[in-house]
Amino acid sequence: MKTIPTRIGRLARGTFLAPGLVALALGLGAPAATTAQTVLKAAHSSSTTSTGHQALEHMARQLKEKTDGRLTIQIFPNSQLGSEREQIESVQLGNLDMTFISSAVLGAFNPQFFALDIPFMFKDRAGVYRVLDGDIGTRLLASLDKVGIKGLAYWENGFRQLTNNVRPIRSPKDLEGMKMRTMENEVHIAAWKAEGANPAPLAFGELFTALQQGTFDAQEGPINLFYDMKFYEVQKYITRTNHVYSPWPLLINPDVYNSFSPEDRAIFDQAVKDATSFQRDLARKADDKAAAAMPQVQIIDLTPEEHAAFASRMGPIQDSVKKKVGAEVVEAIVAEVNR
Ligand code: EAX
Repeated sequence: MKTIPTRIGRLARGTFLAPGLVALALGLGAPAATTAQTVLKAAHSSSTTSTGHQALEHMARQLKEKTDGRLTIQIFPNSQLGSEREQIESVQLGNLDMTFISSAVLGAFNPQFFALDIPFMFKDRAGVYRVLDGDIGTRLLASLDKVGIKGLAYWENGFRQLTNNVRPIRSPKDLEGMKMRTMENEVHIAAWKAEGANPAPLAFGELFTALQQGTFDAQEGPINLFYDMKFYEVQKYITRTNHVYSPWPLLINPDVYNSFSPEDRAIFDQAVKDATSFQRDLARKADDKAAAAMPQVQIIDLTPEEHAAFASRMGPIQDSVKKKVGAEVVEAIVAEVNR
């Protein structure tokens, strides 16, 4: 966070005079208290066309307008300030003010988040939002306090699909032995191993080059993000597995959040709410828009039986997550999803 005094403050900085005296010297009368402008540094790992980036821009405009310029956001996209893991660490250390990242990376900071990584658990957005916006998701965000992070909201990365550059994949057999990138998350690695792939984690910012160089044949992620990151240049096939729903939790450094005046904190909280509905609305439409814009990519829709062939291998993965987060959390999520 950078706090920049206003004009008077800047003038005073060039002299030994206090801002008030500079104001008087300039015949500006008794100066209004110098209101500092706070520029919040926000980073993420997706492109400037992503729904998350657009939501940060939306939030920046609203904050600047409603606080008369006291609060603004400077955005650093495309992993400019490091990987998602490094962005989280920077928020904890106070070197970065805000970020949105895949919840999968949060598992390394707070194992409770592994509860969201069980493949084939979420079926549709209604079930997702009953969990994320209900008691379970709210408590999960609040649990970040104990690791020095304030969780603000769940933005939507989206339902994740399997993509590859070798052949149309309709079954785990088609995937067998393929070198596959996963997020840096032990549940995802174990799940794709169980599906028969040869998985390895890699930071998202390095993924395009790794796919281009053939380090990996396959990866998985939302179709709209696949489009935003131009993965259609290095991946020919998308199989609609909908295997995981990926939230993009929006995070802030707690000291920065607590430094706002009560008035500006209320404005900030409202800007988060507005940006969240703005982002989710964009995200809801983004997959179909992206699919229509990539006629060169073959999108494979699975039959219920083909989909079940992937889902049926995830029992041991669900059991392993129950051991990490507690069976009651997993059962509460499953009950909410199927309510
Ligand atoms: O911002 O690493 C990934 O595949 C995630 O989708 C990440 O959140 C992209």
